[in-house]
This record gives sequence, structure tokens and C-alpha cells, in this order.
Amino acid sequence: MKKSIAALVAAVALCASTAFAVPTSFVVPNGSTSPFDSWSLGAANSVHAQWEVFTDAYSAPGNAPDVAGSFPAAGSPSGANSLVVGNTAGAFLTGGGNIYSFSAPTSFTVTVPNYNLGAGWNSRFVAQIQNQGSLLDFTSVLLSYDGGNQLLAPTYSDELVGGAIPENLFAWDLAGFNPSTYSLTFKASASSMSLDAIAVDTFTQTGAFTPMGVPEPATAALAAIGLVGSLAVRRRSHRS
Ligand SMILES: [Ca+2]
Ligand SMILES: [Ca+2]
Repeated sequence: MKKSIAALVAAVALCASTAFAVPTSFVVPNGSTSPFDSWSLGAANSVHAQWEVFTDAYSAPGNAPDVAGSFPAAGSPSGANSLVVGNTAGAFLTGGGNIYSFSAPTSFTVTVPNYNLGAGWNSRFVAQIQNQGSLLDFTSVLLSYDGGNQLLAPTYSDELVGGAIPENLFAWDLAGFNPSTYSLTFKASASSMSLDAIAVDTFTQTGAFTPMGVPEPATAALAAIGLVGSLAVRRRSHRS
């Protein structure tokens, strides 16, 4: 009984603390910063969608993007919206519109309609996730496409912000293919994770992408003389 009261107090405290958190370090496609060096927000053959306040904690109908600036404006090339769907019965919305459960690790599916250009197109998919409480299960962050069960681990990941409200970026490169629909899945490492915000960006082109996680030449030169060594350690540590 004491334990459940303590859990409830912790849950109430977490709910209160989540009310006004917004992402501080999500990267917007800008045509220069990896993994967005090939496109900017609103470019042809790109999709951008972001969620900060959820309205449906479990199953259908799910959550359409609530942050202004989705591209294409209809939400996807087909006009169907990208959707975040909670898969955990008993999960609920906090006062600030986060999805939370103190009884189970929550899991989520994000569907993102795409351009269906097929073979000959290289595609990049980027997801940025902000959460509170328990950590994400990093090994659970997987990408499938076209209704298949590929379950691809990220090509690249980066901790954008650590601490109590971490923000993490995950990215995938699909060589020589552009699907009609992506499906991103992820789950919490334990109960009491609060899902705070998600951004998804996709782009496809016939040309090759710059490999992710490769320092710019100027940065590499500085790293060679030790000035940004600590930054390099921070960027590598996420995959261990
Ligand atoms: Ca529902
Ligand atoms: Ca939120």
C-alpha cells in the first residue's frame, strides 16, 4: 500500500512537471546540419511532422501532428496524416498532454505516409523523441516500411539533450528505395515514461546522401588537435 501511494505521488509530481515542457534541441531540416544536409524544411519529396500535445493515449484514432508547419500541409504526399498511436492499454494523458503509464512500459507506433517512388531513390528517415521519467528502450527504436516486418535498427543516433528530459535523434538510410509508408516503433525501458514530443522528417533523392555522423572537415581538424575531443566522446557514447 505504501509503495502504491509513493508511486501515485511520483506520478502526480511527474504529471505536474510535464505541463509546459517543449523540445529545446530538436533539429529542423536546414540544408546544412547532419543528418539534414541534403534538404530544408518544405523541400520537394520531404515530409515534416511534429507532436507536442497528444490527445489520444491508446489505440485508434491516434494523434495527428499538432505543431504548425507540417509539410506537405495535408500531412503527407497522399493527404493522409502521419499518426502517433499508443499501443499500451491503461496509458493515459497527463494534464500537459503527454502519454504516460505508471503500470506498464508504454509502446508506440508512428506511421508516416511517403512518396512511393520505389527503386532508384535513396531515402532518409529521421525521428526525434523527447521523454521524461523512465528512459526509452534504445534497442526498441526500429523502422519498417510498406507493411513489412523489416525492423531496421537506426543507421545513426545522437543524444541531443541528456538529463531529466532527454531528447534523442535516430536516423535511417534506405539505399535505392522509397516506400509508400514508413512505420516507426519504440517503447519505454520501464513503466513511468512520459512521452513528451516527437518530430519526424523524411526525404528522398536519386543522389547519394552524405554519411551521417561524419564530422565536417573543419571539425575534424579541430578534433585532431584535441579542442573538441569531449564533444566527439559525447556523440559516440550514445551507441554504447
Ligand atoms: Ca483511443
Ligand atoms: Ca508534450
